[in-house]
Amino acid sequence: MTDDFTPWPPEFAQRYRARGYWRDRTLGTLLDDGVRRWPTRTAVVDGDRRWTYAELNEKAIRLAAGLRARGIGHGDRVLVHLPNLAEFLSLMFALFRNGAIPVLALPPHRRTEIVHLARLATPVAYVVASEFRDLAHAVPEIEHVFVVGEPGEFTALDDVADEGDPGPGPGPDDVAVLLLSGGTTGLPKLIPRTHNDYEFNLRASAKLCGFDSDTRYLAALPMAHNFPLACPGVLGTLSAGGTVVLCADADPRTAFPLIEAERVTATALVPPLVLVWLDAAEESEEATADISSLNLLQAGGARLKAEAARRVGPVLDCVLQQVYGMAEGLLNYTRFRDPEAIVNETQGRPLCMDDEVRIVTADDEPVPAGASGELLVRGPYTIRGYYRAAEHNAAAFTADGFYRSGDLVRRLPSGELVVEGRVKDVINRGGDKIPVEEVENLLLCHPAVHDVAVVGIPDDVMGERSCAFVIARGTSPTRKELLAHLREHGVAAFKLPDKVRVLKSFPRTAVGKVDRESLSTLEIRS
Ligand code: OOB
Repeated sequence: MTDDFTPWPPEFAQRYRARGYWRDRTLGTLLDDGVRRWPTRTAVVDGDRRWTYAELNEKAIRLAAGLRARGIGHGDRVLVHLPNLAEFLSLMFALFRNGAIPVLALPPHRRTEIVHLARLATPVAYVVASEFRDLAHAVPEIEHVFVVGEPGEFTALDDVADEGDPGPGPGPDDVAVLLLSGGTTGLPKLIPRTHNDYEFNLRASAKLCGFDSDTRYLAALPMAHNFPLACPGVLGTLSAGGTVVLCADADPRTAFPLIEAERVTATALVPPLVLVWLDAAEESEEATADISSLNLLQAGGARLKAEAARRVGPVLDCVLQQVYGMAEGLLNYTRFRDPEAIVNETQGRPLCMDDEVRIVTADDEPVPAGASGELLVRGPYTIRGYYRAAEHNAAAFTADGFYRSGDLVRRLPSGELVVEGRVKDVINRGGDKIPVEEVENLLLCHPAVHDVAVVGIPDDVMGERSCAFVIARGTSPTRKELLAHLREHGVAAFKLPDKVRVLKSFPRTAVGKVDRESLSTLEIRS
C-alpha cells in the first residue's frame, strides 16, 4: 500500500528535528525513564490492581514477545477495543515496542464501526473486552482474537504473554498508532500518528500542563481517545513519572470517591460531563467525597459554554483549562497564566510555535483579522494524510499540506481561537462526533424511509443533539422503529437520533441542497 502514510516533506522533517520537536525516540522507550528512576512507583491504578513502572514495563515486554511468537510484529495492525482497563496500557506499550500498530476503536463502537475498521485497516488481531467479545464473529477475517477478561471460545490476552525477544521494534518515523477521526464526514477515517510526532504531542503537552512525578491523572474519558490518551493524558502522565488512575466511567458517583481515595490531581472531561460534575459538586452536602486534591480540570472535545466555564473554579476549586484539539494533530490550550476571560471564553492557542494556523474563506482566501473562517493547519504533529484514503486526502488537505479541519473559528488579537461551529457535516454531541452521512445511509435502508436528513439541534447540556428529519415511504416510521433498525445494524448508541420528525418535503437551498440550517431552526421553534 502506498497511501498508508503520507510523510512530511524532508525540509519540514529537518526543521522539526532541528528545533527539537522530533527526538527520534519511539514511544516504547517512554517508560524507560520511569523504570530507571522510580521502578517501584505506581504507574497505573485499576480498581484493586496497582502496577509499578517496573511491572507495567515487564508486562509490556512479555506481551510484545508473546505477540511476536504468534507472528504479530512490525507494521501489522491490531484492532484494540477496550474500555479503561490496565491491560490497555500494557498492550499499548507492547505494541509500541513490537512495532505492530494499534487501531483504537472507541468502547461504544459496535458492529458497523468494527466491520468498517476491520475492512479499512486489515488487522491481524482483534483485542476486545469480554463484554463485547461476540463482536469478533462480525469480523471472522481477523486471524487472532484476544480477550481481556473471560475469553469464552477465544484466547485470553493474559495467555499471550511470553518470554523471548520482542523483535527489532519500530523506527521513530514509523506509524505508532492509528487514531479515529471525529472531524470528518462519513465513517471514521484512520489517522496515522508517528512515534516522533506523537511523542512530541504528549511531551510538549505534559510540559505545558506542568505534569511531573507528583501528577495523579484520572482517566475518566475512554483512553482510546486522543484527548485522555496524549493531551497530555495517560501517556503524558507516564512520561513524567506520575500515576494514572483508571475510571470505568465519568459518573461523579464513580469518579469523586476515586479522586478522594487516590488523591487525583488532574483530569480531562467533555463539556456535558463538566456540567454533571458541577451540579454534583454543588448539590453534594451529602456527597461526602473530598475532591480537594484536584488541581486541574481540562475541558475539550466540544465547545464549553462560558457560563459553565466560570463555575469551575468556584465550585470545584481547581484550575480550568480549555483544550481545543483534533486527533489529526493540532492542539490548542488556554495557559495557566491567562486572564480569566481568556480561559472562560476562548479555546486557547496552539501548543507549538510551528503550528501554522490559517483561517480562510470558502475560496481558501485568508479572512480579515478577527473574522471567522475555516481553520487550516500544518505542523510538527499534524498529519499530512489519512491512512489508505488517497481520494479523500485530495479534498481534506490543501496542495501545500494544510489539513482542512472543517471547524469555523475566529482569532482574537491576542492569538486565542474561538470555535464557532462546523463547516462540515458532523454533529458534535457533547464530544461524541456523529458522522451524519453514515447515520443517514443506514436510515435510508429502512423500508419506510424515502429520504432523510440528520441535523444537529442546539442543546444546553450536550451542545448539540441529533434530529432525524424523515420523508416517509407509505406509513410514517416511528422513532422506536428507526432506533430498532439502527441497533440491528449495530451502531454506537451515541449515534441514535435523539428525535425523529416526519416531513412531507425538505426545505432546499438555492442550489437545491437540503437546507440543514432551516431544518435545525424548524426544530428549535417547534
Ligand atoms: C477532540 O478530537 P476529535 O478528533 O474527537 O474531534 C475534533 C473536533 C474538532 O475539529 C472540533 O470540531 C471539535 O472536535 N472540538 C472542539 C473542542 N475540542 C474539539 N470544539 C469546540 N471546543 C473545543 N474545545 O475532540 C480532541 C482531541 C484532543 C484534545 C481535545 C479534544
